[in-house]
Amino acid sequence: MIEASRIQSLLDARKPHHSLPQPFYRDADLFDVDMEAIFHRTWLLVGFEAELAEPGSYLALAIGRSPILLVRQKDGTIAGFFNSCRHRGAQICADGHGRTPRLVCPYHQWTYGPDGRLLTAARMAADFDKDRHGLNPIGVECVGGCVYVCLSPAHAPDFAPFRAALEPMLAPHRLAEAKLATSIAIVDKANWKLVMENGRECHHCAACHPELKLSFPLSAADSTEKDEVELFARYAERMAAAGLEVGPRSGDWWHVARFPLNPGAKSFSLDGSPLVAKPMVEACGGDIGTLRWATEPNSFCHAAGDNAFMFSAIPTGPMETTVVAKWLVHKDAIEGVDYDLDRLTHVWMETNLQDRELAENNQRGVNGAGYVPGPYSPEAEEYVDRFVGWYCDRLREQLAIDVAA
Ligand code: 3BY
Ligand code: FES
Ligand code: FE
Repeated sequence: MIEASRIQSLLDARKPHHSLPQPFYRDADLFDVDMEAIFHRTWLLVGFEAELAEPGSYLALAIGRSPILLVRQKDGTIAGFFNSCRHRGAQICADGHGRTPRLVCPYHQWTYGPDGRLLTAARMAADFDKDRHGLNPIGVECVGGCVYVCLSPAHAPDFAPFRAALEPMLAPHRLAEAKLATSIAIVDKANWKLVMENGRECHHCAACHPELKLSFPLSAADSTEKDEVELFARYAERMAAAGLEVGPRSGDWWHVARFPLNPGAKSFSLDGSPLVAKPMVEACGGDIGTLRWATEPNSFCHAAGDNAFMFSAIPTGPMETTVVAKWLVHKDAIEGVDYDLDRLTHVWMETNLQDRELAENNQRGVNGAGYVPGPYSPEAEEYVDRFVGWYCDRLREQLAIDVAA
């Protein structure tokens, strides 16, 4: 494991408001630090309640090296566990969606209930205690239909302020009763922080996202341009009349805000027209801009009037990140009738593939001997600066705890 003093000196070497020193983007030991200090101790968006429709429905995925499992319970709540058998550790459910009344380990068939309790284990000693060998739980919080997990809930930040902000703003979108249209994962050969720095700015959007820029406003809602201030004020008035709060509301690891799409655009399509015939939100004929919510370290979402989109970046190695994209639509929307899957996914998919090129290219340049951390634009890269500042603060906080322990 990396020495705490080395992390400390790398953090000390970082100039404020600049990109990180090279080892943060490249080194295997710092990747391990990121997983423990960041990914085990934060709330991570893994998907939506709509993916776990019935009691016994499950979703299995890996966070870094840790397979996890989310299971819908009989009482309607969602429980989360490490997806590792308490016998000799085998992964119990293969990654993906499924439904089963019992969780059966494929190795020696130890069998667990949906609540994680061990029900049967063959050929064990007479004094073997099943009650002490249930699945290890993880933290789960559901808000407005979104499912967040924390692998080490004792170290998680308080979820309540984020819930209080997101729940009322997301409620009109009815995500809990929506349906998952599709989920598409791609692998970026880049450190997760390069993927997220790229995802936290739209400085590159005009030049690099010809499809997205048709509907996505290139300057933020807090723009100081007079026309845009007026445009936003009119939008905020229209939303208020429809009972839709615009925010923004934010905490140190989350941000929620509603803002208009480009004039005339109702969704993330090439011509601005809706992508789904059955709207999720009826207000204003679905012409409600987008509700964006983002959580550190690794996600952002957009809910327009007709669909919701999720982006999350899961580190799988020092220079490898899986980007998971999901789309939700109205529960009664029928594929091929109310929406076309290729059209629904086109703009964000092109965007994610373009961003993969950008992140991988960024990684190549950063890996070289010529890389020197550079300054962020205060105007266009404010959220990148916030993300990297938050990251450094978390590592510092962790070092202080380790030293005290
Ligand atoms: O975080 C967002 O909302 C956007 C989507 C496109 C780029 N990124 C800044
Ligand atoms: Fe699961 Fe043996 S490892 S039953
Ligand atoms: Fe981008």
